[in-house]
Amino acid sequence: MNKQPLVGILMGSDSDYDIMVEAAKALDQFGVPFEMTVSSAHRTPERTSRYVSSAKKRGLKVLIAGAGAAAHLAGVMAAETTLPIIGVPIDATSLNGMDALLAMVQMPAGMPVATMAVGKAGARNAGILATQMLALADDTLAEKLVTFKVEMAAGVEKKAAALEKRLAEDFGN
Ligand code: RP5
Repeated sequence: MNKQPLVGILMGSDSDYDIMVEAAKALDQFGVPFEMTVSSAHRTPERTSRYVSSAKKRGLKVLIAGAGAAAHLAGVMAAETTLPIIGVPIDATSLNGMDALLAMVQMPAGMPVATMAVGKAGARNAGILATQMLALADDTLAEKLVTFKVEMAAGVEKKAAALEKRLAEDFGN
């Protein structure tokens, strides 16, 4: 991607990639330039600090953080910037993502992290939410989001019609 990235996606480990790629796909779908890398709140605190504290002057507008286990990445990022932070809890341990969800969502007053659902749906929504934030100052993006919602609704209508047809075939009603 050659254009100036507007969204920065950080993940705590490369093992988070299969989930976090959903955020990248959503941004790509709307044509939002992004960058993506690995940095851990615990294993590489200095790298994380460097990335986040330089994000605004490098032109990034929104940051997305994906992490599992004792997921402090999003909160640590929120401490270093006034850019909005969207957090994606990842199911990486025997606690099935509940650990990451609680670590991310229970931020103290004054330190917001917009926490998404656990896993792939959350990562996809993080990409869409970042797009919605950018669309506040970008009419073209705002129009793309309207089309997206219209198409999604049309998809549901289509599924409902198919399901109702099947019901009629299977049960005669
Ligand atoms: C977290 O620990 C990462 O975000 C990842 O979800 C989890 C496990 O990391 P690895 O041990 O797979 O590197 O920091």
